[in-house]
Amino acid sequence: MSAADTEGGVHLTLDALRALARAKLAAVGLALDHAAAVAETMVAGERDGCASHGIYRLLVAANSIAKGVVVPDAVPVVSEPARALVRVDGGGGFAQLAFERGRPLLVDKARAFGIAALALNHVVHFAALWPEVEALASEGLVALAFTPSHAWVAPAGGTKPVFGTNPIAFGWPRPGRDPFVFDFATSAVARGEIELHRRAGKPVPDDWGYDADGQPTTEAEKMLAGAMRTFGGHKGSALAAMVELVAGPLIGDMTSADSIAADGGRGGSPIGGELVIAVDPAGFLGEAVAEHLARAEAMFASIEGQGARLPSSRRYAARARSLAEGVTIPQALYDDIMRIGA
Ligand code: NDP
Ligand code: PYC
Repeated sequence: MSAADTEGGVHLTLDALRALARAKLAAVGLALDHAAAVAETMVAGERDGCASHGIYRLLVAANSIAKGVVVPDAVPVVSEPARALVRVDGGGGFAQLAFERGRPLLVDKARAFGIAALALNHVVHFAALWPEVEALASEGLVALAFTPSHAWVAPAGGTKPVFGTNPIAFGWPRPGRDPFVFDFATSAVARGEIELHRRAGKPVPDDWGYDADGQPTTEAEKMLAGAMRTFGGHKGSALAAMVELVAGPLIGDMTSADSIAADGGRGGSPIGGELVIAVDPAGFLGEAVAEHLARAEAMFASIEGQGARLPSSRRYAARARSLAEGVTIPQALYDDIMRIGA
């Protein structure tokens, strides 16, 4: 392993990080096809400077395996409930392999019908959604993805958890450039951020959530035991509800409340479904695709032209650095990772 201690952490090439992640996942009993898919999403997060969903997630995934929350050798089963719909029953395994298995058919159907949707059912989800919408946008499709999580988030106006952190991700293809992508939780912050603050012993902003008595707190531990807030007041709250509905009842899967009940106090990652929608711009536009994608580019230029940044631009810059230089893992995290399966 090409790891060398550096000040403040351990430096690794991306290949070394991938090998470490695969080895640790295999060491805790994850089947090799799952381990490869899961490692890839963690390496992508670390590479792109998304610490809350990077290699830290090895600890999270190992915990879900140890607690029996995930089926480590699940075999995803692909079906076609309707002409433009794909379903992958993940069999209780991690979501990454289920997405990989469903993606080719989703792309084919989006091209054939102009729009198609993929439901991942019965999966365990610990990851960011941007790898999925970025992959689809890289194939020329407009993509949306939604997943509930565990009931950790209070609705606007309340202080008791109902929603998950419920991310929404969007990808837009840009000819000759990296896709436009955004992906964020509908909570004030991803729960992973609060967990990283807890690990680092740092206070959290008191507008991220409440303690168990419904009072604002700056203590990460207390907030994790209480309720998080949605972003943007009633607007984030409505979006969080939408995610519950479209990636829960609409696809016959769990809400965040169902998920945390099914976890039964084990502290594993959320169990349930994910909805991915793919739209082929050629469906509406035919031969005029290039003309209209150019109008989108004009909008991006007018955002960047005034010094504002596009979502995903920081991530692509971090990616370029990591590809050239590798990544540095905080020492304490590296030590915890090395203890996995030991
Ligand atoms: P952030 O609040 O950090 O927002 C991330 C998005 O906003 C990115 O697309 C980011 O682009 C963009 N962005 C951030 N700052 C700016 C800015 N100043 N100008 C323009 N764009 C900006 O994300 P969250 O903490 O809410 O979520 C982090 C991750 O957690 C997500 O990837 C999400 O999928 C994941 N998550 C997963 C859950 C699950 O159940 N599986 C649940 C909750 C969250 P850039 O990347 O370039 O900075
Ligand atoms: O950070 O909120 C989060 C999260 C939940 C599931 C995966 N990440």
